[in-house]
Amino acid sequence: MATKKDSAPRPKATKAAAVKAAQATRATTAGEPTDEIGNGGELHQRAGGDSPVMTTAHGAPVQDDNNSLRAGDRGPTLISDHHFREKIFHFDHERIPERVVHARGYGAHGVFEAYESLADITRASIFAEAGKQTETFVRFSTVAGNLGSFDLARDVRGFATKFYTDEGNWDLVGNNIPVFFIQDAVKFPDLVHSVKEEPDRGFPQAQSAHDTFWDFVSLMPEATHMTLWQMSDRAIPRSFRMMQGFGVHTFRFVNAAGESTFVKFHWTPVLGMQSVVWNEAVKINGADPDFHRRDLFDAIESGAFPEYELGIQVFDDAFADSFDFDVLDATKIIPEELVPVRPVGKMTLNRVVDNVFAEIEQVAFMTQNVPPGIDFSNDPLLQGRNFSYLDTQLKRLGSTNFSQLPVNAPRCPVAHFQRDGHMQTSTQPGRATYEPNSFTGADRGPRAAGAEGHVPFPGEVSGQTRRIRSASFADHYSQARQFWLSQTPVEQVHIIAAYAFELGKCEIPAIRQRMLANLRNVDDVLASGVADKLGMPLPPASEPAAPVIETEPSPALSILANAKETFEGRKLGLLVGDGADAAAVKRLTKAVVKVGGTVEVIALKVGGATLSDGSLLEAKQAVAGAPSVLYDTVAILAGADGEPALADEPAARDFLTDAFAHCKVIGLGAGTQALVTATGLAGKLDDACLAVDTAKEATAYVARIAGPRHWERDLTA
Ligand code: HDE
Repeated sequence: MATKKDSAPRPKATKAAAVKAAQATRATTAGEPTDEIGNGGELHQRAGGDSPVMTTAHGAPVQDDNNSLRAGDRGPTLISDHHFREKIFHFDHERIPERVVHARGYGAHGVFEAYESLADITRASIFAEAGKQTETFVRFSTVAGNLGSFDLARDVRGFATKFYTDEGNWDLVGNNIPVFFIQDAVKFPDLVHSVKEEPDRGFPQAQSAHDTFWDFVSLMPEATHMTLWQMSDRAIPRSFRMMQGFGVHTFRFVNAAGESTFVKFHWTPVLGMQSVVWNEAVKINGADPDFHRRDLFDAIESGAFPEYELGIQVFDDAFADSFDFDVLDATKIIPEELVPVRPVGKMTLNRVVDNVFAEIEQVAFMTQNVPPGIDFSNDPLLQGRNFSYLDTQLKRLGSTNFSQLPVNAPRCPVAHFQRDGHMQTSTQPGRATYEPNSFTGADRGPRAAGAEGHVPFPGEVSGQTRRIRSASFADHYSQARQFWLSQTPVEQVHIIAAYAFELGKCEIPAIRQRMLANLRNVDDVLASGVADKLGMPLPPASEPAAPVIETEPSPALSILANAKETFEGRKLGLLVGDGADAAAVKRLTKAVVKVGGTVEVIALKVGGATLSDGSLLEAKQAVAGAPSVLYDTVAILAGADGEPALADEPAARDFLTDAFAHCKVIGLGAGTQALVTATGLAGKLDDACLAVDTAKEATAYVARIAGPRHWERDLTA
């Protein structure tokens, strides 16, 4: 018998409608009465007026929620106080095990729209026709840190998408980096143990910068390619809205005729890619540990919906055979120059969650969830993941019925003979709970769909049963070298600095040395740059398992070479001192908003600043709580009265010096002379430090902030 699951109202793809819907939801959570509670039950409205009556979990109205039941005025608390006991009992059990990896995350609802029919290569219904919409839920995450860790760790980001397709959920459980550390899932527990806090001391938290991680990866040369990505600015993204996503493994598409092609999945952010710099990340983690989740929440709530284009690389066996590397090896990419990425649809995130626990914490992604038309390859990492994800959900969510939670429930009919179990919420009808049976009608239950169902691709398998790593997985350095050679000079500077920082945190010199020996197989400029920063001699190169192949650089691998000229979705931190020119403040704000940016006003005190025309400009933040690391660009405007006050404030001086050190474009209006002098930057200001007083200057500044940071400062440092 088919059971239609409860489904959330389908989000409309228009910004206005979704903003309205989001606002309505939030108005409700802000204390307005509602006729529903989270589990879809009726709210007990026992009193008149707006405010519902508090009840026990079983619905009995509560007399008093401030005093437990006691014998006498000052006597002992009584066990017969069920309200008290139930309240504490539930509280004691509020936490569930956090994810063993990817514990810290944030998510949102969205919709995916296909650009065209892909029926020639896949029968997956979400790609059936142009314009077809499918509801989605996305969870972004860091990997190593615990639930309460900070957002800007140097780490891989999870990018997991649940598509509620009309033939079952498709979970594309990807990362923002297209390769992985290991080739075989049997090494995953070792990898994760090495990167987590060290067990004999319980630190460091959310970092790979410690001995055990670099010990492990230096002993596993297959991890080298991934560490290149991890030491690049990819691992410190500016925003979840500004990073790519990848399915990582090679998957299969299968069409209605049963024909199959290989496929790799790519998400590309419409806003373009942006990262922060390392020193900035370190400071953001202190100033706003929730930087990424706040950014996603704020963007969606304001109607600036993040968008990602889904692209595919499709190739056949002939390409796979001709490729220098094994397409089943998850430590390898397929360069876009060899197989171009074809855009096939767009996802728009248009609704924040109503409840973080119910949705973001309880969402259960499983690589095993694929609809007809999508199938697995024999990538040993993917095969291993297909064991892991079901198991981990039972541990975390505690019941085999986790698929019934609203965020996990398919939006299509669900029918099977799986019965009962903890927290069974559906009242499964019918008499027969087995098959075959001879009942009819509702008592009969469902039957398998045959060729209409998910037909596994009938791949040929042969060979001996052995624990073996294929020789085609032996090349560990060629693509690491290609990645390195594909970076712009400043990106290379950042990679060298990141390796030096991380290895510098290793207390055991032999580990640093082993890693340097491996890096020599990637590039000597890289290895000697790191050695130099560590103050260590360059050891001989380690012996590679396969010769390093010289491959063409792939421009697609650089963030900066692919930067988008836009300030859309980014933020100006506008530090305003008393007496600042009211017209200049207004002009600049308007110009930034016009190009899709946001402006956050900062003053010496959160009460705001008094402008030249006597008006009070409200501030969002006091400068002591709003360091410039929180903004993509900064501008400072002050009047003659404001000038000494800014220069005297250490946080204002840090605001400017940090923005300069982080290569940001800086707007410096009238009244900032004393501040510039106090920071020691007088005489060092370059052509990315622009005046912003007149209309013409504001226009030039806004044009400049669409471009890159002033990286020359990093290159000459
Ligand atoms: Fe995961 N991974 N993983 N992983 N993974 C989990 O499942 C695992 C791997 C990824 O936001 C766990 O629900 C194994 C690659 C994301 O809820 C667990 C292996 C990629 C998320 C698990 C890998 C990923 C997870 C922990 C080695 C990129 C967060 C909690 C073969 C393609 C999903 C959970 C979310 C989560 C196992 C490797 C991505 C334990 C065994 C490669 C984005 O099942």
